[in-house]
Amino acid sequence: MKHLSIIILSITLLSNAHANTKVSIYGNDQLQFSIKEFEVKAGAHIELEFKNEGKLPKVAMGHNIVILKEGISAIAFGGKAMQAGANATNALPDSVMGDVLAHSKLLGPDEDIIIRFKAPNNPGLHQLVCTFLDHYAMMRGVMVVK
Ligand SMILES: [Cu+2]
Repeated sequence: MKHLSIIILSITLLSNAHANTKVSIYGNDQLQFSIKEFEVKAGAHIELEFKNEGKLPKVAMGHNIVILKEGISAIAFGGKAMQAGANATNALPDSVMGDVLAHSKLLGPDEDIIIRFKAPNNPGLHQLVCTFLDHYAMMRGVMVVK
């Protein structure tokens, strides 16, 4: 019996060591992210669920979530993506990917996705944004790395 509890204890420790930080963020037809700010630990493995909980068609009201590298402004980046040719089917042109830490694909109504990425090893602020057309004017937030 003692042996069994040691096995159970080590399984618990092992699973904690590999635990991901889970975050859920929704976008809606009112151009809002459900969360505007969240915190993660430096170097943590992040599992981010993103859902478009709207009802409008994807070509009119698609959403993505784009987490930017430190120091990149979400507003400036949104404008840059549009100038780079972002449109309703390709919201995130390849030419702007150098500013991106992690991102989801563009989602239509009731679609969701989980993206996994590693938080940077250094504390800092990472702005996040939806790059569907002009949504960057409204749909922005911050990931705080502590
Ligand atoms: Cu959007």
